[in-house]
Amino acid sequence: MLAAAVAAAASASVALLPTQAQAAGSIHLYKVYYDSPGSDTRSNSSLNAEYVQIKNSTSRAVQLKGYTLRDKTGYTYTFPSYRVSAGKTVKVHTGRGSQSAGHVYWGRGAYVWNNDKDTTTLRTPSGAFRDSCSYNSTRYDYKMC
Ligand SMILES: [Ca+2]
Ligand SMILES: [Ca+2]
Repeated sequence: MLAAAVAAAASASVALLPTQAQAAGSIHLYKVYYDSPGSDTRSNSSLNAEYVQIKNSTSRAVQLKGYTLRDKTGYTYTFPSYRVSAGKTVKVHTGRGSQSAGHVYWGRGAYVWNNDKDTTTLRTPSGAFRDSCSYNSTRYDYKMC
């Protein structure tokens, strides 16, 4: 009896391992490049050198449609249909552009991530908090979250 119970417990914990591995991953903020290189001319290329990078550290692809990215002021970007593969990242560029693998575009004509301090908040389509990343320094141009 005891041996059977121990064996059952052992196999149950083995069966739990893949679930635990998946639970360890998440959709999270990876990097905020808030001061685009050079002077801030508001050109589209300069706007696009400002971005937030999001990483999918889960073991499966995730559809980001409806996820939102918001700054401290309240400017909000809502993801279009975009599938981020397991282990991959996607950059949300501030300016205009055509969506491609690893890149989506907010479409703004002005910067959104302040050069001195700001907070990026990532939420699910239902509005549930997923991650946030704050910085408060002009000594650097980006923040690893
Ligand atoms: Ca700059
Ligand atoms: Ca801002």
